[in-house]
Amino acid sequence: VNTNPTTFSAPGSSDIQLPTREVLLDIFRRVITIRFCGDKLQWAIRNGRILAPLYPVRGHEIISSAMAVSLNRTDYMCTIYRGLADHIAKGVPLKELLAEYAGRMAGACKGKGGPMHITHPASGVVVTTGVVGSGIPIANGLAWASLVKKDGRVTVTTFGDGATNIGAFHEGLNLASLWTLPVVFLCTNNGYAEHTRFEACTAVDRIADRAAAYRMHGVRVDGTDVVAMWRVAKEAISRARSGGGPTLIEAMTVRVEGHVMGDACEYIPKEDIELIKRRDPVPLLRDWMLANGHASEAEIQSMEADATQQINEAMEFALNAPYPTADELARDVLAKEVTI
Ligand SMILES: Cc1ncc(C[n+]2csc(CCOP(=O)(O)OP(=O)(O)O)c2C)c(N)n1
Ligand SMILES: [Mg+2]
Repeated sequence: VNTNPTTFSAPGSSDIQLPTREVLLDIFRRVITIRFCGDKLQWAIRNGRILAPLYPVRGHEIISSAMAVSLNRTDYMCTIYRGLADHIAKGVPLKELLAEYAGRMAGACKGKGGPMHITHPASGVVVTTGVVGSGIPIANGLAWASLVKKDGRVTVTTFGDGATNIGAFHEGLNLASLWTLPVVFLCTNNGYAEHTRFEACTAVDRIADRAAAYRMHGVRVDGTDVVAMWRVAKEAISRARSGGGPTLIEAMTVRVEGHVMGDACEYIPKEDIELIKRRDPVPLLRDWMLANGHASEAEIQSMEADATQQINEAMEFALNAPYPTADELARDVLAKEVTI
């Protein structure tokens, strides 16, 4: 049973302060936007309005939001098929995001990429990949370019626990450490790789320990603890930006839903499913914000209403946008345009 208990130490540099109320509200706004957008997409897919695979990000919202809040818009992000949280947290506009999910011309990739291949350079999202582990070498390339160009950008690449068993992870971390690249390797450990439990496919207990093999900073953090996650992310970003090289972050959370929408999760014991649902970090964050006086019930409701409205508008826009026409088929495929 791996239910990823949430009680992990959250080491962070002592010179990094606690997040201000503004930062917490900013993170919370991103978190609920991701949650509501995921729900809306499930509605659209269930009702046949969008034909696309959906890899739910329930449980990943705080990790992406607490990371992105400390990034600049020009910082690079390489994410994966389970990327909705990163896309929204990093600032891909909702209309372009949902239009891409719907395969429409108004989408971030003119409807030709779909949810597994969202690219939106203006918000720094360079790559979304469906090939496990493949974002890591690409992130190194981006970070290397930043070193050469001295543009001060940081690259973040996110991937899952299963991806750390892929060769590209090990080659990528080695090179990033050797070249002191300004990159943050953000591993979301949600306890499962597709239908396989973490313990059944990973030889170490802690992914963060793998950093030591490459003389890199490695830290495990509770990715459902907004303050801990923010501190660890901020520290890794400032290390990268100031020339201190890469960090491997292992952010612990639960995958509240199945691998992909429609997954009946028959491979997870029923009692574990119940336990995981109770640890859904979003309602817990809402309670925590209220209990600690970071926001009133009225403020939270107003933020929730705003997020809902924005998502509804974006979905309406996406569903009414035209599909790409046949002459788009060969455009944007090669650097030099060809006609077929
Ligand atoms: C190279 C490669 N091998 C296998 C797959 C099939 N696959 C898709 S997702 C996945 C599980 C990855 O798990 P993890 O890295 O923990 O990420 P999570 O889905 O939990 O976010 C696998 C094996 C793939 N897409 N690419
Ligand atoms: Mg996983």
